[in-house]
Amino acid sequence: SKPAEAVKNAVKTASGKIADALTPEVPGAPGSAPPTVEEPTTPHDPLPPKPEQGAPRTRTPTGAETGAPATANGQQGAYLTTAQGARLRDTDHSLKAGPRGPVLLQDHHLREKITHFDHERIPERVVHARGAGAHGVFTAYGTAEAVTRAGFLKKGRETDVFVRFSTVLGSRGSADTVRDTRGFATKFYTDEGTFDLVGNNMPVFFIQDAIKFPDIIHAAKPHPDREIPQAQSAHDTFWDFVSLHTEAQHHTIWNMSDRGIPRSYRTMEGFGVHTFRLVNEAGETVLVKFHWKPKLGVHSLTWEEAQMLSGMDPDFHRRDLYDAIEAGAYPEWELGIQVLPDTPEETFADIDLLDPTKIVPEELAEVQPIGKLVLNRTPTNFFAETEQVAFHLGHLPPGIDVTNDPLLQGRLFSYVDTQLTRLGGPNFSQIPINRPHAAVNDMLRDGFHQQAVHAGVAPYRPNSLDGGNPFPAGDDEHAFLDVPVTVAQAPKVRANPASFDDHYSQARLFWLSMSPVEKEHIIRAYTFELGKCYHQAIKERQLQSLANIDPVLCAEVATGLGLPAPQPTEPLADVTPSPALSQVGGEWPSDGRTVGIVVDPDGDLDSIDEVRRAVFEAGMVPLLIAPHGGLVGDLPVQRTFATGRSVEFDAVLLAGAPAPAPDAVPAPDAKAAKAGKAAKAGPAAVDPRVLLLVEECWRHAKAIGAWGAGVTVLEQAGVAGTPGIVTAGSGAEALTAVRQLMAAHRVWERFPASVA
Ligand code: HDE
Repeated sequence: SKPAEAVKNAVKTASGKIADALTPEVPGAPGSAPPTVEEPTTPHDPLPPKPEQGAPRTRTPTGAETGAPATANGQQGAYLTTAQGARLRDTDHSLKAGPRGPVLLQDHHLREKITHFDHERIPERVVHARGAGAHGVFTAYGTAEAVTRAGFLKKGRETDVFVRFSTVLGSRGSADTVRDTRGFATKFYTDEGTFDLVGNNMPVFFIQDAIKFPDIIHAAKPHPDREIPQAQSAHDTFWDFVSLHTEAQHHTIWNMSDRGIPRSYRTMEGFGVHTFRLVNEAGETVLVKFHWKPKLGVHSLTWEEAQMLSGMDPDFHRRDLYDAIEAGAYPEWELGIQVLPDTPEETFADIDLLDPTKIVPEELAEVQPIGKLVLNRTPTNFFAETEQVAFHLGHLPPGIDVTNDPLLQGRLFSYVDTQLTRLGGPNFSQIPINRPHAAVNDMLRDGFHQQAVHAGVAPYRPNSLDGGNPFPAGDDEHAFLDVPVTVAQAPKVRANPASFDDHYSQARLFWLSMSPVEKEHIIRAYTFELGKCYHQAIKERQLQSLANIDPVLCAEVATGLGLPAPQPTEPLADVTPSPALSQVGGEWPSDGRTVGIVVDPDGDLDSIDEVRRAVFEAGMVPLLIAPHGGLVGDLPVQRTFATGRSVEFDAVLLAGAPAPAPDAVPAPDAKAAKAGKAAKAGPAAVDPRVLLLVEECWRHAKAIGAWGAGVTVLEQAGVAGTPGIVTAGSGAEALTAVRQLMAAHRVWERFPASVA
């Protein structure tokens, strides 16, 4: 209508004579006609979604674009230009007063190029700085429909996701395979708003209240004076804190277990840690714990492998994730929930569901699968996607709500707050990787790095000038529901419920659920970490906590430290072990695992290609290892004895017995000969680097198969006839037997186990 038009024009030209001339027509202005625009009550003319709300641009594993806009690679056209689009003739020479003269301040291209470079880095995350990400798809089974109204969990719904895995303690450039907790953060771009499930690979946390997060992190990060050690918990300040602050003991034993050194991000479980509340269409609620279960099973490195990899390939997990996706071995997880009744006590089987240092054993509440996650695309640009992605527990779709877990409550504040400095202001949700795939119609405006050109004049409610938009959604229009949980009347206190005082029962439950091999690894981990501490009092205090978890564990670690084992100061909890916590046992697919094939260029090469293909067809990665690069016969060599090391392979096949290189360090026998001692007569010498590879694979309990001349290597390495060593008539036979062994992940009986 005419007056409404006039209002808009008046605002657009809100100064000077034209506006003055229109003033009498502004409704409600003194002397103007009475307004004819009615207060709008129903939505109409909604603002269209902002143009930049599209999905972040991605590509398939083979590099093909997936619906990307033509200019989305950030480059437009063939010519080099300035940031303003002026074409450049030269970007290699500064503008100078003659070839030998001084550089001129007027060189705007030089200054633009250097200035931009100077500001390329942003602060790294204060925790979880080191990470690797991937895109994927989540498909819902529909099994959660009864307990949640969340649309993306309805049967068959597919939702785009981005996952970022991380270590916690290390800086951005630190090694992947350190002993640490791993982050497992998933962004579901649902059509009802983004859902972030910001979890870890361990189901419990060090602290019960967010207010202590700076304390645990200050203790675990490098010492403030020398800034060492990097990405390690094996130092005094960490053990000082956790031995004084005994609620950390449960999480700590998880870190000391094999869970602290995953084989791959693909072989990690994930946990939401806190208890969440789901609400269905009828408004009924349940409490749940989220679990990610990897299709490949839960597998770990050995500590020696982890340490070697930190030097040999600090990017081991990042590379593994990228390579697996690029090779088409898409990592998969099932999302599951433990469904627990929402009672006023918020407990289940006497376990306080608000205490994030406690699990609900799976034997008491089954993990029910509700959907499948497949990671099928690698990021196009690490910085734009993996570095700039911003997760937040408060990114919740309708149907999923929070509980009063005091750790969770503090996190609801922290994640947005940290992005303000890390991503430079409040508009980080406009960065491509963070853009919701649901239409956004907020009233948030301006701020650093505002990307949107918002139309309209009324980013407030109620308004009449923008047609009343945006409108609140009703209950039947997929609006978020804050579950109206009754808050108990209680005095305002800084205190925990009494149930939070139990610090040892579940650490003991975890210990007693481990197989002998896993117990041995835990003992060694504590012995290593405490052995790295300088302060005797800290070691003694931690031994006291171990005594309260289990006297056998305590005694073994005390022996390793050369200290007396203290007596428990609390009665040992009477707990029922949870077999689901053990990683040992079961058979698992071998998708995307790596098999090294040692070949002798001068040996029998007949079956090599056939074996290589068979490994590939079994969904695994064959890597040919030879003394030199290039070709062996007509087959390409992927690793040489200089670039390949045992820790990269899940199993090794020996197709030949390569002789030592002519310039190699003499073998022990040759040394003996030099010293005038008689050398033992035996088979022809094998390159010592192959023997080292076999010895390490043996120590790390990996399957090794040999045929033909390869059998000699087993004999010379002294491992022939031991468990998990296969000698076969052909390469095909060796591979079949090795694959069977790989299904159990490792040849467990090779590990010593001093504790039953
Ligand atoms: Fe985090 N955490 N956290 N955390 N967290 C961050 O947020 C924080 C906690 C987790 O790949 C930070 O964007 C507090 C538990 C992951 O980008 C920060 C508390 C769990 C990631 C933060 C916790 C996590 C983070 C740093 C105690 C498992 C990486 C940068 C109450 C359930 C996400 C950032 C990514 C990152 C705070 C405890 C998981 C500072 C205050 C428990 C996976 O906001």
